Amino acid sequence: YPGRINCVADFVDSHVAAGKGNRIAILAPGGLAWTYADLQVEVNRIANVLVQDLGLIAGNRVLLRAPNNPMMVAAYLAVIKAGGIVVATMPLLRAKELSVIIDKAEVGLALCDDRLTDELAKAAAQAAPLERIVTFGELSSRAAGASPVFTPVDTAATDICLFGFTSGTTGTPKCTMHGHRDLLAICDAYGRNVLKPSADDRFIGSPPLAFTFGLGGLVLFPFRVGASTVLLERAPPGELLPAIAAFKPTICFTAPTAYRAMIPALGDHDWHSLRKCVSAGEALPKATFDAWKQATGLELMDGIGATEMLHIFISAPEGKIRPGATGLPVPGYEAKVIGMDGEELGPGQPGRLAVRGPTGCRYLSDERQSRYVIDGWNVTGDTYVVDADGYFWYQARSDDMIVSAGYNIAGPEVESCLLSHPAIAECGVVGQPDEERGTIVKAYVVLKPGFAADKVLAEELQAFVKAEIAPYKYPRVIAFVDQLPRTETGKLQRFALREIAAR
Ligand code: 3SK
Repeated sequence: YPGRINCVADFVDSHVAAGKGNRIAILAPGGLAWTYADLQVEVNRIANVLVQDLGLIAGNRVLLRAPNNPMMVAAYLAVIKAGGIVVATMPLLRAKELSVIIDKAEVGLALCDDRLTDELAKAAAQAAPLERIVTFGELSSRAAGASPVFTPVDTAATDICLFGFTSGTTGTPKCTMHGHRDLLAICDAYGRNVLKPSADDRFIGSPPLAFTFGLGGLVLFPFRVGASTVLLERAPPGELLPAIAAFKPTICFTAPTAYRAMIPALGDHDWHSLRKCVSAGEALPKATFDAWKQATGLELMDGIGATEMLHIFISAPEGKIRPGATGLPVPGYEAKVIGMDGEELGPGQPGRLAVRGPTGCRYLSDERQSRYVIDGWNVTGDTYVVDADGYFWYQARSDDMIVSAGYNIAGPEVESCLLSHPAIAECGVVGQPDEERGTIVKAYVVLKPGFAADKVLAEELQAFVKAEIAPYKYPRVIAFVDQLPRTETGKLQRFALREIAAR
């Protein structure tokens, strides 16, 4: 990339300059349809408000709080075009969590959907740096009177334009930093080589734009090629399918749990516009891959990414997908499996996944940086095995390995097995302390309607696991529950299950 770029010029302005301004950029329920020319005007007007009315100067951090809607995208791009740094936050965060982010990122200005101001106002009272909250309503009124012309602020390709907060599944939040070139690089690595979208594609999905999985899948990948995106403020599986039927998208981004939940209702909706379905955010059980393929004929495109890396770095393009494997390193990235001392492990040996490439981890003042990046490699918290053909196979989060009576048992493998049983809707498998074996395998199980949570079924499930995978991996304890603890992005919180199991 050139030394000086403002990425919004590539995501929006370039399409208008190329005479494609009349192509649809954003669709939303209620009939909203913005062309790239409309989007450019919205972005420019907001950027003018930010600089002229609100005094934004390059490098200022601006918190965004909204569901996935067109104004959120326009505000997001306007902050970046004006040289600012977006601090995107999940809509469900509470004042306590927001105030930690505001303090850490030194946020002075927040742009907030009018329906979500309460918790932010409480956070502002606790967090000193936040001086001003502007609602989307106020922003729109001001923007209506602002100039539709705005020249992108001249930024270096490496200037930071996005702070992505991640708490993973546990721990205190970490702030990852990404520059203009990083936002383009994920499109030119994963987008161009694996997803391969065209300007005729229409994207849809559920991840929040505050999660970089959603930002890439619902904004950056479509906008890089001049395609359209459908923005849904709410997209639980029960609402995603009707939206797919209504908007006729070709590419869907969501988590494995959502694909699994949609399967029983596929017959009630017209989903046949879909061509590519990306699954990430958590490991894709092979049972879900198989069930989706059987129901739709489509192969889920699995991928692993990280907020630290901005987006997906291992996946497989159509034609190279291997059921059960996450895939191959995305072109531009290298990956390896390492042992306890950082040594590279050969095929078949489980170890920690390390990766390097065009994007990488840069935490904002965080001592955890030196544990994540070692000798230039980003060392993720995932245990993987690489096979002789270079495919990477997920085993577990490194802390999801259960060591029971000397056996290493990957909780997600047992989950994957249980999920292929017809009675099981969802499950989470963790270790429970045990005097005799050190730890035993415990499964928390949510049943599908119509199945009785009793001893007979528990024994049937145990026998089922013993028959499917190595018998020592079977769950010695099964707890039937109504729901599982999940993060806002849908990831199973195994640490919460571990805590319950340890009580
Ligand atoms: O796999 C993930 O959790 C992820 C995180 C950030 C961005 C993209 C992805 C897929």
